[in-house]
Amino acid sequence: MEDAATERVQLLAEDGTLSTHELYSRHLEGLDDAGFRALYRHMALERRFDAEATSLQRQGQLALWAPALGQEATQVGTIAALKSTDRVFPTYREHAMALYRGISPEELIVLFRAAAHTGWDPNTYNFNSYAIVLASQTLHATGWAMGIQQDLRSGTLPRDKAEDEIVLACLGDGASSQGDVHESMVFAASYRLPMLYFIQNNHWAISVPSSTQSRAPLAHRAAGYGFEGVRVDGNDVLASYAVAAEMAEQIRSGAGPKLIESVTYRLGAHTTADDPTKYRSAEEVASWEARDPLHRYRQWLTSEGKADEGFFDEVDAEAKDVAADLRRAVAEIEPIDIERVFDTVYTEPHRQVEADRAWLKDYEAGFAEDDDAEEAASS
Ligand SMILES: Cc1ncc(C[n+]2csc(CCOP(=O)(O)OP(=O)(O)O)c2C)c(N)n1
Ligand SMILES: [Mg+2]
Repeated sequence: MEDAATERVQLLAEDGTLSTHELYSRHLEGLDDAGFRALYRHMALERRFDAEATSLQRQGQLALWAPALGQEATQVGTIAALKSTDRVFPTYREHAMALYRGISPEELIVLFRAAAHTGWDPNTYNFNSYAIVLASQTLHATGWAMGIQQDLRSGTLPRDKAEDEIVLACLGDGASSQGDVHESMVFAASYRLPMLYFIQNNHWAISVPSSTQSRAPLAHRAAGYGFEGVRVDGNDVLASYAVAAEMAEQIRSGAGPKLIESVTYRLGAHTTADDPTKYRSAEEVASWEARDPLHRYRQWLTSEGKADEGFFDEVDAEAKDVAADLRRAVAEIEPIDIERVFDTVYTEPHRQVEADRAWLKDYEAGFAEDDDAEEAASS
């Protein structure tokens, strides 16, 4: 079956040349040269942020980091095509989207320093907390979209405002296998909810390849629920932008839910706790490094005269500042009182929570004994 759900939409080829597409290209007309440059800037700043966060984890300053390396174009292109009033339900890897929305380095990193469940107020940025429980956010997104629809029907939300509040449900190729996604899509289709499903197919769910998660393109799933799914080259920032803009426009006009499967690649580890060399080949990674989204876009910006070396130098300098801000922010985060973790699970005392509290106490006491033993040995 040759259709948009099978063939991936690409505007910018790997050699940096731009082609036109009868449906999607018109959306690029809304971008001037500064707008084109801004896309690159957002990608490059996130890449530097990401590298710094990885280093900070290696230095023991963060508990964990989930790199978005390689996924900058799909994230920046998609979020740039939305309005700041549209509501985003992210996974745990949407750093380029979060930074694009204005979430600060400190707000973004505090979770990864294990000092808070989240560092920002979702209502400030219309960007929900990161969801670590796979696909749970797709149900939250559906519920949110149902709320919008009900407010619209009751007259609490005027139509022109509702059109500015579509819902983006982010998920990965692996999460697409969760039952929650099925329930979310059934409801979205039945109620024609204003939702855009955004699957970043980065080829891996930790060590499981996406070819195991689905024998057919993930974009085909949408047809089973009765809505449109499109496959896009996620390493092409312009196609990512144009396809998301088209989908968003249709959803705003009442078309119901849509799905984008963005074909991209996670160039880094799943998280800093993972060693990807154990399950994928160096050749595979190298083949995707050759399709680097920043390199491709930079080539085009340069050849079109939309950006010169001065611009790229400025972005590099700004990226250094972003990294320095992140280091400073991490050092300034106050550790939390670990007892709070147990106090805030239930309002009433709970046996399991108390057992966990006792376990931690024992565990910490173990370190005190080690310290005593070390002191005794050295005296
Ligand atoms: C419900 C649930 N099951 C399992 C996990 C453990 N887990 C965390 S990430 C992950 C893989 C997710 O892969 P994918 O959806 O492709 O997203 P990616 O990490 O590639 O961005 C798994 C199995 C989890 N967090 N939640
Ligand atoms: Mg994945």
